Amino acid sequence: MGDAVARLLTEVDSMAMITTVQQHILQQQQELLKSTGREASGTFSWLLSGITLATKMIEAKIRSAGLSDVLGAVGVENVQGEQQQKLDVYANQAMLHCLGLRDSVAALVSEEDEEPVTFNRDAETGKYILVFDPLDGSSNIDVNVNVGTIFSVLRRMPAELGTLEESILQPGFRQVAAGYVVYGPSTVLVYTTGNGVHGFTLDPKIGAFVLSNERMQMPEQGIYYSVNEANAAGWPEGYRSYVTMLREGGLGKTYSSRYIGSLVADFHRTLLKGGVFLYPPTEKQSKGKLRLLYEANPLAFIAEQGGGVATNGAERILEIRPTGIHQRTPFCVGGRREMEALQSALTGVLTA
Ligand code: FBP
Repeated sequence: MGDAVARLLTEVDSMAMITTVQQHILQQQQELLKSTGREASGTFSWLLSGITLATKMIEAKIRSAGLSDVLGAVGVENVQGEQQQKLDVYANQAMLHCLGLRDSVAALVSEEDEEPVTFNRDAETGKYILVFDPLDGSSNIDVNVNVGTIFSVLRRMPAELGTLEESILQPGFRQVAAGYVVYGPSTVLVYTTGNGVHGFTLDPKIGAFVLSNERMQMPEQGIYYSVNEANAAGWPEGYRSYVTMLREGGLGKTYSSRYIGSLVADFHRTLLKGGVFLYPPTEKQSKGKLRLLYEANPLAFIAEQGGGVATNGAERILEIRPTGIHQRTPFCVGGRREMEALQSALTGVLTA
């Protein structure tokens, strides 16, 4: 048979061990449906394959960004009043294109578009709503720092219970799936369908997201706090005394500061290493800066599935009833220990 062929066959055998994100979703669904005796239709994994295809296109563009004319702004402002980056536009188009082709999609809601893109599909076919931030961390794109894509999946409500618009504005606990992709030293996809949090690494050799972290859990207590302290003067007092307490070892550990300025990257570190990420209300943005539907809700779902906690400083993020697709919210997410202490600090009972 010859060594070369033998080596190749060993390599093929080793591939049998890999689990791609599509396989994992199908397995999860089969597990879920086994209890109800029904078969997984594959619609859901086909839907999510639209996300993996789009994020691979975005990943490829980012990896060679310096070599092609995709850095910098396009010279127009998006609905957020931010300078739209060329890669924001590309990422948005990639998501809209790849997901728009999926029959099961009734509407696409993007950070970059003022209004949802809706499809004339009946409720039986167009069952899902995809809400996404195509490229999070725009301010870091041109300086080669981690950026990401964040997504949330909602099920369309039956017509007798609500319109498509009302289905888009469902509270976060109604999400059927959520996830993000970090474009960093390696490209990692993390998702949940309410059955734990699972991480996949893009294997450039085979172009597939391969299972690398199953059932991820956020540590109960970490060693980092993450917040833009440049805004500290404009925070409500509770946040300032809380960060001071962490810095001075008030939780029995000395905390260090880490702030990348890309939410998806700061969240990914918090999921892996624990600690706390905060974007409090500020003088400039009294309702906070981050967006509820496509930033806070999906990450809160993942945090809770990973044993963490996510609030707006007062209530659970997933309980907030959205009133607008681009609504902002204060966002606090972290391990149980840090978040309990935050709650005490914000209710004026600062306890170690
Ligand atoms: P977009 O880049 O998607 O608009 O997201 C907003 C964001 O860049 C977050 O990723 C990040 O956490 C935050 O803004 C940084 O804000 P600031 O520069 O005010 O600290």
